[in-house]
Amino acid sequence: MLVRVNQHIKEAIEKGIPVVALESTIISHGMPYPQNVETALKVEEIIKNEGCMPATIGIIDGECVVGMTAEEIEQFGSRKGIAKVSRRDLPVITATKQWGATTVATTMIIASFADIKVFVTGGIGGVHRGAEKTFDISADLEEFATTNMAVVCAGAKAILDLPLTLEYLETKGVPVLGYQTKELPAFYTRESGLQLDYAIDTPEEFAAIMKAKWEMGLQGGLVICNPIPEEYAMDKAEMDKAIDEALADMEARGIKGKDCTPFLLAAIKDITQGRSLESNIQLVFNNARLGAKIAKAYNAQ
Ligand code: PSU
Ligand code: MN
Repeated sequence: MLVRVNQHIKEAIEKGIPVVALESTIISHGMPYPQNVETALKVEEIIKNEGCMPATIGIIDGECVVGMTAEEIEQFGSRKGIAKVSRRDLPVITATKQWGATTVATTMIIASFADIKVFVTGGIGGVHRGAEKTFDISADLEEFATTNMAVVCAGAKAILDLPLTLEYLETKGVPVLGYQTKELPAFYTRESGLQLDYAIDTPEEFAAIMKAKWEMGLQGGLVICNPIPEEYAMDKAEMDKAIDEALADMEARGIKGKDCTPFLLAAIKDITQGRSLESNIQLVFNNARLGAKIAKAYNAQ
């Protein structure tokens, strides 16, 4: 079987318990060990406490697993050399029976096989700075054009070109919705200086918008932007400086393609003496709480 939906997920679906998808690239490539494993397990706990079932997704020996066990999550966090799998990599990694950490794009694909509608992450991929020369545009954006999934995030990472990311999503017909804000959050900070068209006040309204989109047969996802709580947000000026430093380091080392995002996250963590990691962890927890509420509201419709 190429897809394995674990028993506890099947049972939750049968009982009408809302299921919330979680990705594994954030575990294998987004955070250092052991904080990655601790965070992944805590996120599952938060979702359970909200009355939903978490389904962490990853590829094990070529099998797309929906609902990894705690032991499997531990492996994703501690094993070296697990591939970062985006849409293009998926057939290779499954056919050759490898392990793979799923990005936002691939998690959306696999979660949709299990008919999951809500997925919680940290920040989505986007248009990279300098994309007019490098063409580096995350496959996450293209996935939002095709796969029906509401993705709860803290905006797009500030390491990206945020105005171009918004333009791209507009072209692809993807709603970008702020939770109680009309400003696009920039992952580590609440502010980006970029306006969104819609501030949505409640999980119920998000659920109604998801339903409206898919009932009309409009293919694709929704980006739900949940700003990091004020007390965990980084200072914007400090962050801008750290990002510039990390980008210069990346350029000097000639890092390209899929290695960019993991490199930048790790470099920014070092430059900020670990404080960006603490923000990253807290924003994921915050997204888990909102994502679970949206999944409940969607199921209750
Ligand atoms: N959000 C995080 N940490 C991460 C990522 C998102 O808080 O590590 C990952 C996601 O898996 C996302 C990927 O899909 O970064 C984007 O990579 P790229 O820019 O190469 O498409
Ligand atoms: Mn890329």
